[in-house]
Amino acid sequence: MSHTKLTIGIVGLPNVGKSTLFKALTREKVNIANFPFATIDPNVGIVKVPDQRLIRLAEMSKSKKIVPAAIEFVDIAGLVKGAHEGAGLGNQFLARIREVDVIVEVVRDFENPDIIHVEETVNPSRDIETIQLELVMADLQTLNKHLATIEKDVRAGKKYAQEEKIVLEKIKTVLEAGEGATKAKLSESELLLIKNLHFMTLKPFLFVYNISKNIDNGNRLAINLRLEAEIAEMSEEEAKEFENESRLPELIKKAYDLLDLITYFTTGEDETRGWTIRAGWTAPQAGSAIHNDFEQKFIKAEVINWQKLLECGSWANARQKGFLRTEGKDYVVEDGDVIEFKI
Ligand SMILES: Nc1nc2c(ncn2[C@@H]2O[C@H](COP(=O)(O)OP(=O)(O)OP(=O)(O)O)[C@@H](O)[C@H]2O)c(=O)[nH]1
Ligand SMILES: [Mg+2]
Repeated sequence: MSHTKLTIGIVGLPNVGKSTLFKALTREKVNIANFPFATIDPNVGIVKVPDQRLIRLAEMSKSKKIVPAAIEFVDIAGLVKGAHEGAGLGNQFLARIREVDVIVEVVRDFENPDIIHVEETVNPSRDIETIQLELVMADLQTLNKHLATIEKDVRAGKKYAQEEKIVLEKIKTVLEAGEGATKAKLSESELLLIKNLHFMTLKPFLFVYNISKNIDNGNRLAINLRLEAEIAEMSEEEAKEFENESRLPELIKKAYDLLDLITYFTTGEDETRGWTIRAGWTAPQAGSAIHNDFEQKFIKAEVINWQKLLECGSWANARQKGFLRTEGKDYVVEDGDVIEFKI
């Protein structure tokens, strides 16, 4: 993942509400229609991560602008049974899904005889299996293609190729059994060897059930996507009434949690800004989200929790009261830190 922008790919059967979700998130005008394959070319959109903390910090600093952390969403054509053999349209666009950090799968779970279901009946677990199998088969194709290209190097005794082959064979066994590549339980170093192949079934998954009242745990979330899309079309005033009903912030939070992402802030008169990093990153690593060379040029950081800073009322006051901490290169950044880097 690039340091600052999380990317999420939306997959699912045709006509289940993928573009409806995309529209609700990005507020972009996209083609939503009651027939399969309404989406042909992928839709790509940026969503600003809603974060009340930014607004409060910007008020305090009288910032000219607010720059929230961003997520990129990619909405592709629906996948159908046999997609890996060329059925439907979705398979052509899977390359876009290989590049994302998280996959969100939309699963139809609403009864409505007027909305076409490509498998005729509503059956979320069957549909999840269908999509899983297509992604598994697509990964298997990627794998076999790559195996063929390194075969010569394997025979020539090249070490990299032999190491890669061992890992690929492990994944192949799992994929051929119809399971996702995560089931191969690869070590960090093994994963690094095959990172460039971007297997989809190695990615974190979130399931959005459109719409069921009671499924809501782990990586599953129930959302009424049509309602969400309607809220997205409302004026700000109207939308306020539905503020507590929208579940999209939760979806984004779950994606953050899945990847162990946290946010820190920078604030000043020019701008107040949110930065996305991985939990566990040290201050110099966190600085690299702002600029590549911050990591090398890092000297120290002044740090304060966002709430504490608001209580102090200003950066100067926080310093005066002794609440600004000076942290060195080993400091592990926490969610909600406001940081000023000294380089
Ligand atoms: N009743 C109901 N209809 C919905 C809901 N979500 C989506 N729809 C309808 O389902 C149809 C398909 O929605 P889309 O968002 O275009 O579905 P898609 O998955 O992008 O479809 P393709 O691009 O064709 O693969 C549209 O007519 C939507 O209005 C929902 O929560 N309830
Ligand atoms: Mg669509």
